[in-house]
Amino acid sequence: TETISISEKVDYTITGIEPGAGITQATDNALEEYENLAGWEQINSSTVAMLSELDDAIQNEEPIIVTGWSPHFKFAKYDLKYLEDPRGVYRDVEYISTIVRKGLKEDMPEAYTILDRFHWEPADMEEVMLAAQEMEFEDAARQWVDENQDKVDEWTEGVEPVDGTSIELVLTPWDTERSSAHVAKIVLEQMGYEVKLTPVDPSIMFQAIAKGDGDASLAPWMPATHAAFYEKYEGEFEDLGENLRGARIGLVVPSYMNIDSIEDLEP
Ligand code: PBE
Repeated sequence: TETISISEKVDYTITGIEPGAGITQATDNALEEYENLAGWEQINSSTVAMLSELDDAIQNEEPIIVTGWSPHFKFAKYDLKYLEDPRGVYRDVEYISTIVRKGLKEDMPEAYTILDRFHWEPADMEEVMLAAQEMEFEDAARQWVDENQDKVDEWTEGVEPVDGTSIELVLTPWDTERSSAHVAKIVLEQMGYEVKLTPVDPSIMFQAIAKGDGDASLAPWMPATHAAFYEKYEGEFEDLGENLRGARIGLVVPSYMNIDSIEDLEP
């Protein structure tokens, strides 16, 4: 029998990532929503630090609760599970949207059309992320574009090439978004654009597109992850709809841990 509870062993903490991440905000909401988590704390540092703590815990078969998301290689590398979330704080399925600044349609109709059509599957994104563990994202994205020219042709069909027009794509600093931004960059470059990628925190990403400092972003996670930022700037950008469906966020634990739900955690 367990004399020391999981809650005690993890010291009533959730191992989070960067303070500015959407999942950090969602987890703060979870700490307020679940009465059994009263007195619990989220410790935020970075994705790299979270992954190293996760790895340490698994090497020692110790309990750990992290803020996790998919697609991500941790699910291929380790045996992990999402804790059930009966209150629906993290929702079930996330989609990733493409947003553009107002006026982009008039200013750069060719890029607008391509960005509007950009849609791929989690497996495509995973392919780029996996390849990027051994090469630059730029090269991993180019390889995916080369191997998926039929899909890319659907995005660019009938679009006239341009002559060196500059476009700025804003992204957030995680591998999922590095993948989509680099693929969009390669495709737009093939159509004659000069593409600049600017990685920023999620709140700044929405602000940049709302103010027109950046042209487009393929990085908003909805409906849970970036809801607060999205609502803050709603109406000040144009939403072109989802570019990927089937992402997920939540509290993640090693499968050897004997709990299934956020509600199983003891106060
Ligand atoms: N993430 C990955 C980001 C978005 C993509 C879930 C860590 C976040 O803002 O939480």
